Amino acid sequence: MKKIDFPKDFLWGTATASYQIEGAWNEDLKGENIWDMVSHTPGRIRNGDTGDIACDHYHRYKEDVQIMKQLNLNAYRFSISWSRIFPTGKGEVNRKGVEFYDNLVNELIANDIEPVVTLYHWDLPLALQEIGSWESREVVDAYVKYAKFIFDHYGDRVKKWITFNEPAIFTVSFYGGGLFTGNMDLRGGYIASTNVNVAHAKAVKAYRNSKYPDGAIGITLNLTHVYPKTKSSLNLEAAYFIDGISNRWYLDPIFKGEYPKDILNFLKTKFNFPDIPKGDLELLNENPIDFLGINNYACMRVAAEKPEDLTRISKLIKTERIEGREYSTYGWEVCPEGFYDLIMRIDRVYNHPVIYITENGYADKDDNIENGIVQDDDRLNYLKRYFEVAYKSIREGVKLKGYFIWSLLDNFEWLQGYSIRFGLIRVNFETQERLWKKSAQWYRDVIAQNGFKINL
Ligand code: PNW
Repeated sequence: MKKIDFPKDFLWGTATASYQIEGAWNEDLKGENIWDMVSHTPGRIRNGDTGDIACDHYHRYKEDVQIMKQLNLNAYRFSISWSRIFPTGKGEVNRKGVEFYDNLVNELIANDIEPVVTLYHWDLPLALQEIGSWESREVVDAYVKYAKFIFDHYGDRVKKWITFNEPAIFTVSFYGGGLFTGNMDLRGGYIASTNVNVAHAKAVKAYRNSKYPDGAIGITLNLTHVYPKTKSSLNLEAAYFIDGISNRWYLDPIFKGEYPKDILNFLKTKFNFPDIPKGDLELLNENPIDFLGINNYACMRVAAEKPEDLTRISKLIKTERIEGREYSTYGWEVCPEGFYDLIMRIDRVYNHPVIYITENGYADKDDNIENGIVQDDDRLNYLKRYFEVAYKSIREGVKLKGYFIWSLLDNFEWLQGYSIRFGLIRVNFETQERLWKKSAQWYRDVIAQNGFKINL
């Protein structure tokens, strides 16, 4: 046995998102957002679940910060609900909404937990959906105004900012699936993704010009390492393409101020994709990030099938299950080597950026409870293996500065409602009781020792 020690000042956190945990969907003048709309539409979310109450975190944040304290966390990533601050996305500030995040931020700081704030984790004010969502540059402008307000108001206490969570999912995947409009519109999704990059760059610029520009700002991308199913040249080519639409399409504009040519050509040929508006790439070039946030859960294996169906992303990206590999209850491959290869590749290709793992975690049913503790050995083993390769990457020089487990609490897992559990802490959604899982106890001890013992 050998103990591995993480760097001093390493951030150990958990991550959550506003709509997934807060509840209080119509309290204190909060405006309606697109997830309120979708979850209130019959038949859209599994079991008819909604985020109306969720983890009731809006009322229980003090109790939840105490759990974080007991977990020894020194950082906590959460997102701000835009429609609490600006109920219709723009216009007058709603003081009540502002106050909630003041209280949360102050409570965290009083408990020595650093707040890491995401400005947008998918809950667009409904009024902005109605004027064209992320396909509209009016929405981009509204976002930048919202961001400015947030930086000036909370920037004295918040020193780490994330402009967006996973643009790929809330643009290409959601549009491609017709989630909010009923129309499957992959082309619109790709256009939205380029607008989000502009919103991101403008927010970075606004931060540098804000009242308290002395913190760090970045973006969180969902990135997944892509392996060819076999080493045949056709499979290799397919893997390069899938890597392009999953990873390079999002990384290249952020780091290089350009879109990958192969993917741009593909979009032009298949979707009659418009030219990138003048000035967009300059904006990205002129406003570099301080760190990259990576969300990673699994890896992908692809074979050489040509995508025939261009209506939705799940048809464009077809992944293969491989005999003998390990999968979670929900079918995601347990793939620490893909996590490692991804981190190493980003470090090498994009010039050694500062990296935070802003989400990584394991979904399960978590219904085995003994002596008041959820026995989630599979999650614990998953985390251990992912931590080990994260450590290995640090040893090899990667500037990995922190790790946020998804998630603090079981919560509203979007279209899957409450049927899938990701928390370190179990939530009984009838009683709101919080129950520790074995993985939470383990994580608490890892943080206390800033590392853990491994078998050599
Ligand atoms: C993330 N994928 O989404 C989100 O940021 C969270 O809000 C969500 O609860 C969490 O992962 C768990 O699902 C992802 O297909 C959705 O690779 C899909 C993928 C990755 C991340």
